[in-house]
Amino acid sequence: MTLRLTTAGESHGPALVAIVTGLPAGLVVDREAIDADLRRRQQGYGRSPRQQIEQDRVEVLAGLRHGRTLGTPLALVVRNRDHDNWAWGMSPWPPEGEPSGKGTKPVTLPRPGHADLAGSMKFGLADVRDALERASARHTAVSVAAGAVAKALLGAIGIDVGGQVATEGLERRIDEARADRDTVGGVVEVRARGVPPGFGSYATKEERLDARLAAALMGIQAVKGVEIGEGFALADARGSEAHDEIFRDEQGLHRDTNHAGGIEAGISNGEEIVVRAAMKPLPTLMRPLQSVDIETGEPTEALVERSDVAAVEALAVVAEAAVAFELARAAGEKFGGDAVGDLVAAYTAYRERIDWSPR
Ligand code: EPS
Repeated sequence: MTLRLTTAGESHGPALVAIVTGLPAGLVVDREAIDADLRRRQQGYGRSPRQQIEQDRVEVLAGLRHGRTLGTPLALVVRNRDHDNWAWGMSPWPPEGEPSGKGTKPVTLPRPGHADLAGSMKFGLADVRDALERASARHTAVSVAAGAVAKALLGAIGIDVGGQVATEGLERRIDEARADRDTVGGVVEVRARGVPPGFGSYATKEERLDARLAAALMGIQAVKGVEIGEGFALADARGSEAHDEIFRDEQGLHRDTNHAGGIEAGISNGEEIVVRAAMKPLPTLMRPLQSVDIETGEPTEALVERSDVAAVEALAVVAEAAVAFELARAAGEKFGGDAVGDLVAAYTAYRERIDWSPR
């Protein structure tokens, strides 16, 4: 079965939820490994005071017994501790009692760059909060939990995925932006080692691994650009400089360069997979941009509320999870298996057939 992820959850609602289907049975899932990724996502320079309220921990409601997957839907939950401050404003049911806490007044001042205006128009919302709550990057927490499970699956066949910030001087840029009551974005890079040749396919555009990784990364809030390998720079290179020549030694076939980022014609080629994602500056500015009140039609300044100056370090963790999940899906398609042992056996037999070893 194909690995799939569905998430639900609003930023200040009771909890974030993920359902992962298509996992093989018998995969060892380590709670501490998931929580460690949740902590990594919360850290990083420039985050908002919200991160002092939240202490993200995973809860598992289904699909796991004694730390092993059952081959059934896996249900993951991350609670929003901040919901206590929004219990009236974000009550799933019509709230009882007098309005109290946060989120009690409708938001009508859309922020340029956030979901506020387009979301309100699309869904016919009078209160911008109904759009911004789900559009918020808060729910990436539960995607990171799902990504940690995907990394466990990839680990069973020797694949390791890691994300890092690729922007120079980020802390200085954040300090300068904070002083100016502004925000910044940045670039992150994800590398996957040990991916064998043959994930994805040129057969259809839906199967292309590069298209799928691009979609996975563009699916993350605030990502405006994705690059595979040397990406845009390849447009300026000659063919003789751009392509990775093929050699053979006692260990088998290899390349000395990796301009392609480990993917040729939509298929992994056995080299390290290298992808980058560009994040725009966050749209909640303490020195707000020009906007229009959607209730009165009057020109005004956009909504100002607690926010991050930057979340690039968090994006590195979220992008790592997204890439891991897509690679785990590709691994499941390539090797199948209802039990994780079947998947590992198919991987081992395939490696023998193509005479390939990770370097
Ligand atoms: C976000 C706004 C901020 C961020 C949030 C994403 O939330 P709040 O309005 O509660 O301060 O902190 O990110 C998270 C809460 C998180 O855990 O990553 C937004 O508008 O996208």
